[in-house]
Amino acid sequence: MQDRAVPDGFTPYPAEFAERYRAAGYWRGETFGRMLRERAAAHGERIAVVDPGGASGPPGREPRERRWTYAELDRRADRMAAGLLARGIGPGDRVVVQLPNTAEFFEVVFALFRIGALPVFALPAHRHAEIGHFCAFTGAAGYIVADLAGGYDYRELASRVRAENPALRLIAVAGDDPGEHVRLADIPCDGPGPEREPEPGDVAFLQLSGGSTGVPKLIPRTHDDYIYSLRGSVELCALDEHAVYLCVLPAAHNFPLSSPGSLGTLYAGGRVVLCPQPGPETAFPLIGREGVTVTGLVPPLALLWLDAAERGPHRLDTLRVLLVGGAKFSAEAARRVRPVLGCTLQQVFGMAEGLVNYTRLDDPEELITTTQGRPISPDDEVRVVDDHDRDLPDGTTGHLLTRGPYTIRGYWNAPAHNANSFTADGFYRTGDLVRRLPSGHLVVEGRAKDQINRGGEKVAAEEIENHLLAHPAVHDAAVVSMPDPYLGERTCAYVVLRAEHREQPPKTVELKRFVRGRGLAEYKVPDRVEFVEAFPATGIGKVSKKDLRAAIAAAVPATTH
Ligand code: AMP
Ligand code: DBH
Repeated sequence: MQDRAVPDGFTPYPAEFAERYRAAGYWRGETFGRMLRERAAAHGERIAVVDPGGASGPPGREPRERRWTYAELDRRADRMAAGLLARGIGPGDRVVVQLPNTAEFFEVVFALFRIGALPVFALPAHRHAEIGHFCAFTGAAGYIVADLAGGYDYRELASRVRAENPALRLIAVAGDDPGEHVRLADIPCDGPGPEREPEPGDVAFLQLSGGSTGVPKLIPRTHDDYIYSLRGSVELCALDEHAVYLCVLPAAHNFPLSSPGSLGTLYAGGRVVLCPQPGPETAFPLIGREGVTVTGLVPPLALLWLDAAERGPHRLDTLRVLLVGGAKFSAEAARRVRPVLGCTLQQVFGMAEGLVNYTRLDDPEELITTTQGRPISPDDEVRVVDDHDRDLPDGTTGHLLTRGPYTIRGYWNAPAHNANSFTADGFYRTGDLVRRLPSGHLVVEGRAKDQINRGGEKVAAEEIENHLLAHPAVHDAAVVSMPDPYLGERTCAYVVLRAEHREQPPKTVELKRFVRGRGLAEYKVPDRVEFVEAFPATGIGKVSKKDLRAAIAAAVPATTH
């Protein structure tokens, strides 16, 4: 049940906005639990989820394919909900879900939706630093993981997290061998379901922010607002019940979850095919075999796919739309999509906090290849402003602020961050620098937030700096992006050593090992470490990251694609 020690950290939409969004027909009073029920009633026999196997379990295990119809997913969600309730997971509880691209992800998430418990959408790459924080910060009652995936044993992580978080009542492991924990497959039962259904205005889950602060912030999304973003996405991506969406990126990430993603596909009554590995050698045969019509990739993966498609004949003719987003896709690469893959590129510039922009399928090729699209909703308010929040004319680059029917009004339980991240009148400060064209399309020109975008994987500089500062030889650290032809950006850590360590500085590998040893997701370990005597300073004496970025860019010039 709701842990009273944790306050309800949700900043509601002001009443006049909520009314407007309902009156406009954006918020229709739908919930995820009922959405699945309705699809199952309308066409229960259609396939909802295909899991070819191979995303989890010990190496060498024979992949076990699963194909669940809407009726089966619906029934499984009910039985899982009953089982979770029986084990003490109740409405309002937070449950950290960290699963690879497997069918269980949907069984668990819809069960939690039906209970009114809040999934906290962790990524498979997260390790102790992140998971420990999610559990402690949310006072999580449950943690659901796979046994092994990508060569990593999540059961050990779960044991450690359990020892540190007495509030964790349930740790469930998907897979044959749960170790000391509960086997996820043993949870479902025919017991009573939830006593009351969640309300459409309730928070449905907590999504993660890539963030720019010491620890990732949590994003509360309601059924009403998120389902509106799904409906809008489904329309703009032209999905219907014949859509077959290949989920290539980690399923819990906001992009493959909702733009239009697996949840959008289920909303449309289509079929979700889970891709166990993102490379073309796994994805291309699945596209041919399952008749995939649409998928979403981050730019580095899109480049890999383009190169592979150019090299050999593949059966990709069913593919109609390729969404690319999460980081800026270069115009050169964008122009290759139609000739090489034979499908329409749809650029998507979104954020877990809300606002999602798409190029339209019938936009002129020039807009498709050179812009990051325009907002889903006519009621998405977009402002491009200068450093003093003064509006700028179209064509001028400035800070993107936004407010609208599916953009949050505050991070979960983070009043101090909220004061910085939102204007007094509720606009979210995205930290992105954009230019708006007269058509309303946005071009992402850069970023003001202190973050590195490593091919769609966001790294908050401050988080890594804090870990580096814990090293006994480190006096100060500044983490910045450096250009990279494949990922767009990689991380470079500038380090000032303590005086007594300058004679014999630690090796770069040692510092990397140190950061890794603190239990961070691998993508956050600095790619490069540079030792300096002091940091360049700005006019008022702050560390000039601009100068550091320029210095490393000059040292490692990126060749563009
Ligand atoms: P997050 O807040 O972690 O959900 O990450 C969202 C951020 O990813 C945005 O604010 C942008 O900085 C970045 N992003 C997403 N899509 C794109 C894109 N198509 N082009 C450039 N940046 C993007
Ligand atoms: O990067 C993102 O977070 C993102 C990208 C594209 C996103 O959240 C989305 C689409 O919905």
